[in-house]
Amino acid sequence: TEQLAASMPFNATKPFEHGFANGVQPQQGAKAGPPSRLPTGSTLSEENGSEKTGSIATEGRNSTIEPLDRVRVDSSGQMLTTNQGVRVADNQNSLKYGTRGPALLEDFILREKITHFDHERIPERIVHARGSGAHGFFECYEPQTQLTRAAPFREAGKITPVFVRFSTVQGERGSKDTARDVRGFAVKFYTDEGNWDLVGNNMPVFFIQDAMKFPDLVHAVKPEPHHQMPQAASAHDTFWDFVSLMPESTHMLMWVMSDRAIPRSYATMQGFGVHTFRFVNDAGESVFVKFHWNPIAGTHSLVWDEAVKISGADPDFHRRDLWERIESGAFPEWELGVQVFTEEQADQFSFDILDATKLIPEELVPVRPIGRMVLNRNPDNFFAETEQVAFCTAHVIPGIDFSNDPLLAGRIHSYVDTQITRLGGPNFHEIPINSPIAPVHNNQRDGAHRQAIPRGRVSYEPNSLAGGCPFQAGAAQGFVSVPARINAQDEQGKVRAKPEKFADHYTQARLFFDSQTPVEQDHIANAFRFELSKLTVPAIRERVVAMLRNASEPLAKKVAMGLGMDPMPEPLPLALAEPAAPEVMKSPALSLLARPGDGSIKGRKVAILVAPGVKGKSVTEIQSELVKQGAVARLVGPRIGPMPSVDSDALDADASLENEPGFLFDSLVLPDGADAVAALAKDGHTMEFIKDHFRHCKTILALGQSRELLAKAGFPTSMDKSLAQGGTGVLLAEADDAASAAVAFILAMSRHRHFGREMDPPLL
Ligand code: HDE
Repeated sequence: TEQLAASMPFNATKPFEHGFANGVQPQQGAKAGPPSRLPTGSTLSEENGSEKTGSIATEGRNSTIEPLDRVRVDSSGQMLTTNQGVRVADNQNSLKYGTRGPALLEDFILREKITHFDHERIPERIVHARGSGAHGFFECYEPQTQLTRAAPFREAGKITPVFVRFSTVQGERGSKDTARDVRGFAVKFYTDEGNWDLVGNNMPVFFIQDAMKFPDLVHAVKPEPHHQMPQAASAHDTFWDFVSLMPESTHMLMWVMSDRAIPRSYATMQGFGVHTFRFVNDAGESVFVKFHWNPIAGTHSLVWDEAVKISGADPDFHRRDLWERIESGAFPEWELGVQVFTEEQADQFSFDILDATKLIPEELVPVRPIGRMVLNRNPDNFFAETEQVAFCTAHVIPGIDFSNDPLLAGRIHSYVDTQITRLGGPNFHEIPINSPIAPVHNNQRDGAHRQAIPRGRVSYEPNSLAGGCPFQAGAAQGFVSVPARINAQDEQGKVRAKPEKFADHYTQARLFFDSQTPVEQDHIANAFRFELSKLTVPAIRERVVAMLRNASEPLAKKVAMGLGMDPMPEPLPLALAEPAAPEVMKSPALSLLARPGDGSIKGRKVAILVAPGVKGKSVTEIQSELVKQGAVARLVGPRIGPMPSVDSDALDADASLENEPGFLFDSLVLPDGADAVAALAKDGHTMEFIKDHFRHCKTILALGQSRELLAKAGFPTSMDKSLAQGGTGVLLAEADDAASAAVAFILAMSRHRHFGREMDPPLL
């Protein structure tokens, strides 16, 4: 050690941070962790690895699935310290001159604590401020190397870690989850060839065609600037004013007015890359691709009345659902599907594949599953991970490339740019949740909050002093853009204009509406009615109906009727008089109800009402059957605590009719037992439970005497016959027949909703 100290005029305990004089080498393993990238002879070479720059990820199964271990902090059993690691003796009192004297400026402990607190907040995202995230993995089904050289798709069974953030768009960071809104579906793949961010939405199209209009769209939909209302809602004048003057938004409006905009759970919604991207293989050949995430649990949504109520009782409804699903092991899962097509095919389509307001019907180009994604770990810390994660469409890897979609072009710029303000500088890629597991080596230096400590005196290329390192990877290993030709219109040169097919604003809006089931069509019409009824300027309302007439006359008529608008305004003039004939007139795949999922009830919440005098045996039996199927079955009483049972031990109600209102549950069980039924009948909350479950078309099971409660809540007597048959999702059973009641109940629950009993206006 003495010898070393003599040859090194620096802190000998920190040799790695100070370089080495006279060619002295760091000892292998001197630093914690595996010496994955061994130092070479030159102290000037960037090859000296460190934990900060990371180690080379192994091919195939990726062992770095928990890449954030290096920065996790666990304070259990530890003493409190300042940020400098100085132990704090007293965290209750500031330093004063005498107990009643003035606080002293020298109190560095108080000042550090308050100063840090003063700077805790960072700007929220301009859009998608409200969100929730989770860790997981992507698993490749079969090698896709014929199509793409992208790292996640190279081998069957290959695992790539991911972090996913779901979000709403309009509301602020603390706004409700169940707003009518688009949902963000952003996936960061930590591949062994760098990070790839697939920053998508839960709808496959968008409002606008060109990035030039994005700030206008966002200014229109956000709370209005003079009074900052409404929060997390699009039902206001400025939004509808803008979109009614932008007929290209018609298709997206259909999606946003559909039940897609009020998902039941993040786990039950689809995700889409929206734009056309490219796959590129090892030979440099490229095809076009659209990305789809399809939930294994099926696509399920809320109904509007329910969404509104939930936003009051549990604004964190989706965040909680995601968290609880993962904690309980009911891991949300999606299949990644691709629509792959060539430029030649694209040229033949009746729409332009560069137009983000158009989708490719699955009947035209099928969706082929190529892998699955499972979310299986909640973040340790919301801010460090979910808030600081920075998704950027510019983050692509070899094998993935862009199309010329003009909306995508703007995004490639915007996301990196916005992180610089939001995360405080150009080094946001070094924040642990953002840093790739693939090693990073380049000559970018300095900037606020730099974490890596680049060694050596070379930060330029070409160089000889570092042996030319880091050197260009070359086409075989590095990212190469597809040398795409535009098309015969190359001749046009620079223009501020759009291709002609972009001007067909209505064909696919019609396709979407016509592909919905009657129930879904009703919901769309009702959503337009609701939103437009909130406007204060009648002319905007009329313009929207005039626009809808071009997409669907029946829809326009229904909306107009709901708004008392008679006669209807003339249809808006068409931008393109004779659009190309569409390939398909209906696409059943566009209906939410077309994807019931695996039929499981995993993650579904069931309220089992209990009260003193309950027949507890049947309740316990049904509860344990539900739990076996992965559902969350809670006992809800007039108050929390033990509920004496007539035929078993007392039951323990862990929720009350007051603290967990009925609309927070997917299904309802009413118990048998004369006293229990009498007690529940006396509590108005019980009637609200029943009415909401009825109105929201959820499954209800009434055991024994509790059928009296249905009558008291106002169930139509005309339903008695179908009640007896259980055909409407309302089941009657005897308590001593609990086993078969549970089977029938679970089957009915797996249908999610029983829209057959929906009425507008609602009966109850
Ligand atoms: Fe975004 N978008 N966007 N967007 N977007 C942002 O980036 C933008 C668009 C999407 O969970 C911002 O980091 C422009 C389409 C998601 O962190 C910002 C345009 C789609 C998220 C931005 C679009 C999206 C964002 C705000 C039109 C679906 C949340 C904060 C040219 C394919 C990601 C941030 C997360 C976030 C810009 C249009 C999806 C301002 C300029 C189309 C899921 O950079």
